[in-house]
Amino acid sequence: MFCYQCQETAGCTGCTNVGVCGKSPELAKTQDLLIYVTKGLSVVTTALRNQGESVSPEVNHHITLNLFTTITNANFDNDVIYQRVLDTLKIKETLLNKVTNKESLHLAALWNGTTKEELDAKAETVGVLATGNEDVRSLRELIIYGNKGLAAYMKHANELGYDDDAINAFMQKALAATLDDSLSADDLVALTLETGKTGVDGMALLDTANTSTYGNPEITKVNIGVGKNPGILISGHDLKDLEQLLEQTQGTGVDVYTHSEMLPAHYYPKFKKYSNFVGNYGNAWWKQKEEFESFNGPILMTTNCIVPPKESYKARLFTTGSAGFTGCTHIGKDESGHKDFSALIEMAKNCPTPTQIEEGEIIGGFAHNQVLALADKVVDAVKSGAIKKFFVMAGCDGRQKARNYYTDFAKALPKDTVIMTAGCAKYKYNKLELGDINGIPRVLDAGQCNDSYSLAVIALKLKEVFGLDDINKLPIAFNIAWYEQKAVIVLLSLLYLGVKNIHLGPTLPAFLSPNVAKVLVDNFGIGGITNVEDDIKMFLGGE
Ligand code: FSO
Ligand code: SF4
Repeated sequence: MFCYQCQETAGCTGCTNVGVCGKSPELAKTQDLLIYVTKGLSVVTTALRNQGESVSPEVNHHITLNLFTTITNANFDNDVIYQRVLDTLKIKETLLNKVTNKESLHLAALWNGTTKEELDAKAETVGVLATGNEDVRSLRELIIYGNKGLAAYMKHANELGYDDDAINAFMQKALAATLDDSLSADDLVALTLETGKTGVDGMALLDTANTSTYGNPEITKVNIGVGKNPGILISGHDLKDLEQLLEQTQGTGVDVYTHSEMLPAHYYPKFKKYSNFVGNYGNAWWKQKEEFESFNGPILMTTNCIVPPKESYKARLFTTGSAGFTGCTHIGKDESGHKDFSALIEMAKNCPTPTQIEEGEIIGGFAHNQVLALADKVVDAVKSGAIKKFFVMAGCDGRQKARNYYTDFAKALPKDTVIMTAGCAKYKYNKLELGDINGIPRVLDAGQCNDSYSLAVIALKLKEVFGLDDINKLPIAFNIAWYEQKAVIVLLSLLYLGVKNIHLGPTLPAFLSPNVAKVLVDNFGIGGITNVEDDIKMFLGGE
């Protein structure tokens, strides 16, 4: 196996024996094959579009889910991945018949296999290292990882009935292009930026889907203690799953708690009507082994960020959507999109109530609509000098000790600065007592990692209010933490919006070759992190 798609990759170079995430070599290879056949299908759908034919939403969504399923910590069930490979080949074969000029297609579009032996043999030859040139490999993987992140956001939008064929067409064109040996490094750099542009479109679509369905996030205090009833813990990012779970738990005596990236659900008006929606339990994804243990009740993983479970609570761990783990019950949906969560509800009734691990409240809900409603206050605070600088510290949290940098950084920031956050990175500082500036909290949580879009909308609005011609003239610094592929699409989107001098940590991606990293440094001023003291000086000095 060879995988270097996430920040925790072994030795900051690549996982080769077994994934740091727990991915086995067998699973890694099946995932490589799934990406390969998805590229093959994308070659076919792109050819069909070029012939003037349309591609069905079912096929688009199949491709989206394939990409999402291979995101770090999403699906550890090898049988599921095999089945998706077979299903993808079947769809591809049917569509291939409609292509008029098959001779020009890449081999990936023509290859087929049915037996496990055939699939395994192919899988050995189509991994990341199949691209020999390290710069071409780096750009291809950057494009693929960006599109994996985008696929996750599209899947959430799709679940709420929102879709955009231009985005689907681009994702498939980009996947197909990663097989094309005739493309130069410059072509691939251009495609990387186009991925960023489409990332903005995808996040805007998801923002519309979420806010149209559930209302605009508003300032909310979220309880982090526990109640007296048994509970179900819901993790991941899928709001539609949460909605169905809340509906089905009404009147059952079972409470619902959010975990990790599901916390921002509390900020949406539509979810506030459920009296059994009690609060948030625990922290970022990587602490789940202890926190799922002490939660005592069933846990529903709606998307990625599964840590291979301990036997002690494995029977209480359920998956749905893109998530999967061998031996854990997976809840599918019927043709109308309904999911039956009664197995979790019945289990919860026989479980002890959650053990309290924290108490009190945290505050959030500062997505674009809410912040813009406070725009006058914010602008006054900047003009009066009460707020000197904003720090966008969005992204992910993770296991590595080096990430304590972000807690220390937040603590060490001068009192006239405000942190704008999104994603699970927030857990490094959202429980610190950092106070407020004229009533504006010093940590403004916009929501999930996809709500980084909100932070960009806020920045663009402030640029307009201050009459600036360049987003980089705002008093905003970007110190972003990354872990998996959704952070890659967020980064590419920010680059497309013209944001310069983004600092990325705790380490730069292993998949950036020295030459590709240099392109990002030279053109966008991308940098890493050093230590808290020097970095704060650097950011405040405006370098
Ligand atoms: Fe965190 Fe996981 Fe949202 Fe990621 S929960 S690490 S960037 O999946 O998606 O922020
Ligand atoms: Fe390693 Fe990350 Fe790949 Fe898992 S996802 S195998 S930790 S690089």
